[in-house]
Amino acid sequence: MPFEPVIDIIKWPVAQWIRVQAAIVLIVLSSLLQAAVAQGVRPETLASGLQNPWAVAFLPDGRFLVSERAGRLRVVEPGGKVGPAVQGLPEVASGGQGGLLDVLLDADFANNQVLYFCFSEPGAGQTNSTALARATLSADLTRLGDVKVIFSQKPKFASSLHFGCRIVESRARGLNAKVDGKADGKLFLMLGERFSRAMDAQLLGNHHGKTVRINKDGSVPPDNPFLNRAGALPEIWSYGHRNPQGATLAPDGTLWMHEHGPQGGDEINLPRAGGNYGWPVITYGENYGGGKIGDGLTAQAGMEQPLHHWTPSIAPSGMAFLTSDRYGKAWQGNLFVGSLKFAYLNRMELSAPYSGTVLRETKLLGEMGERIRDVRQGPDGLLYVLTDSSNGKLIRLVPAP
Ligand SMILES: [Ca+2]
Repeated sequence: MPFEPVIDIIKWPVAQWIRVQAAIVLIVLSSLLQAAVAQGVRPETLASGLQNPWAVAFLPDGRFLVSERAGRLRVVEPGGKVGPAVQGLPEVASGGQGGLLDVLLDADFANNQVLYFCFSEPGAGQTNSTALARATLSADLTRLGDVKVIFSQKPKFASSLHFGCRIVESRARGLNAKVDGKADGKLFLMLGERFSRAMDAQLLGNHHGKTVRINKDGSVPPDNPFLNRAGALPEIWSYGHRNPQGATLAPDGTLWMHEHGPQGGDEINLPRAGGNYGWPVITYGENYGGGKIGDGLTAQAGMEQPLHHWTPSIAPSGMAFLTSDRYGKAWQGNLFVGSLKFAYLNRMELSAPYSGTVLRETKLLGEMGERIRDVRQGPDGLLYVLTDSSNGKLIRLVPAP
């Protein structure tokens, strides 16, 4: 088709010319405004008085479900009222880093009221390990029913450290980077190595320092990577992890997670089936107080390099991709991670939306001075964080010019 000019400026009357000029000015102003929106956020405290909140889930009616590490699950009203503890939770070995930790609503929660939570499960004597339970929340949100532990980390061990404990619902690969695929009936669970059992992370006969993949009834998917390996536990998806504290799924179905290093060497990893992520043989960290770990290696054949590492450690917690455009185009596809140690929310720009390498990191909310335990994108497309203290807060990030 030959090129046909849509408009012929020379024939225009002056009034029309001015209208076009005004429209152009408006377009320029609007894009400037959008850039300005992306420059900042204003924290809006929705609720406070939460005791060491660990995870937040978004109920379909606009309320929130928040776990408290001491072993309680609470419903928070949109106006901020914190409800009484939900009844029906199993006994939790709270203390140290242990307690009631992550909570996740089933993809079909609106129809089935099913949720999952992970916690430090008490064993004989002083032992414990991380367990994953499935339950049904009553219609009035006051009680859990049909509580069933669908996975229990082996072996149980006496430690109050390194439980890991983030749950991710697996989804089939999305249609494109912006569209989530459908839930495929599987769950990932991140598991710590219990601190003094570091070498366990390299052995496949235990669940310490592993990510595991199970069906929602606790059974093992037939395509898990170590099903045919003698002596390997069948739930294992990847190994050589230290203490995972954040995990999420990219829209393309890729699992992203981070884990605490020792002194330095906190890592982001994208655990693939059967991958060995190196701990404690390779690490960018060192022992607390200094001194190399093992042979002081940072790389070895057959062991995966992290996508990114933080040295010094920021003690990351919580992990979410921003898929909405509520903060402007520059933020869409960024990765957000809380920092416990330095008390800020880390915005991470990637070389491509939801993928690639980390190009730039920006500290947000530093003026609050609060340890950030969890970060999620809400159904409204806004980011929400939980702060970690005895007076923990649920905070919404409002785009601010
Ligand atoms: Ca590693």
